[in-house]
Amino acid sequence: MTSSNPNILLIYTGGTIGMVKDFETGSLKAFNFNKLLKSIPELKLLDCEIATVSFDTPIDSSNMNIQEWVKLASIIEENYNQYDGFVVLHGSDTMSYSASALSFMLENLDKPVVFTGSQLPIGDLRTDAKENLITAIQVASLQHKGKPVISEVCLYFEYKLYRGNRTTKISAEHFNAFTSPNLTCLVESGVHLKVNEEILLKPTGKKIEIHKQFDDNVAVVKLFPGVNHHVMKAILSAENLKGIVLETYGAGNAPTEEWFVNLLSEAIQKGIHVVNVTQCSGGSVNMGHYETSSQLKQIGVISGKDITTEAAITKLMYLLGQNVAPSVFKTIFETSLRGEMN
Ligand code: ASN
Repeated sequence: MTSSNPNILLIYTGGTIGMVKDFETGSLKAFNFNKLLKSIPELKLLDCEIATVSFDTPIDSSNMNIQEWVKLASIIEENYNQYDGFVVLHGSDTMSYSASALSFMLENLDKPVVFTGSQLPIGDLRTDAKENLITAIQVASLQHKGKPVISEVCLYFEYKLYRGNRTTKISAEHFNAFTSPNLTCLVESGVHLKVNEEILLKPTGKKIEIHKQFDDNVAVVKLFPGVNHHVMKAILSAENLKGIVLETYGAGNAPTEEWFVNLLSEAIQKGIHVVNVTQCSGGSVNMGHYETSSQLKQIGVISGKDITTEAAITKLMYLLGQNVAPSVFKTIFETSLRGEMN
């Protein structure tokens, strides 16, 4: 092992990238990724040392949950000092949720954690997996004066490196499956890797802290014209509910009908946190801009500003897991913790 080359740990959690077709059913299922890696000779050409570790039972990312996030964070924790960067191979379906969750779990991160995956398995002739994997490793290996260039949780897909907690999956068909609606990419891969230095998060200089407590007593509620009293009431009366992410219209607007505002107001009085995010694929919540959002501001709804739903729900689970006091919950939620909002 040449000591000057960065050491990268490749963590396989599952997802299409390492799947193979089950000949009996015709469905894609997770496979032993270490075996598949042997079929990528290109990895030997990279200027870094690569070690691999796989979840014992790789999963389709539709089965991601808090326990699996803790498993992933624990692998990073156990190996943090031995490696210069981490590449997480993950199914694309819930990759934005996991990248958001891990960004909150890993406080004071000073090394890259790059999520990637693919739309086609790595063994497929037309696969997008090789480019994603190779460039994700290269990005995680970028160093300047012996220090990693990237020190945050990101997501690499189809020539772009994004801040993970700013992303959302937008296509089940195109190789260009992700977007970051409110923040430009951190790195663009063309003939050269073009790094957008000014938007990168800087290391805090403090020791890494890994938080593993999440609270799943939460829900995402998407508004639609015609949403009815009974449905809203049933959701807000769910046992143990502690918070909801309310996907509203436009700049954070919602019906002004009395029953609707009263239900939300009663929920907030009971201690349920209500976070306002927009259903739009870009832009920000601005409560009070329209009359149809002033009432939400008055009753104490939290502004999600320009956060994605993926980052909002994971931030909610994270802050509830940290037992943040109700008196400061709103202020902390409205503060950017890992670059997830403006
Ligand atoms: N269902 C797969 C997953 O999320 C999709 C993919 O990886 N492209 O695990």
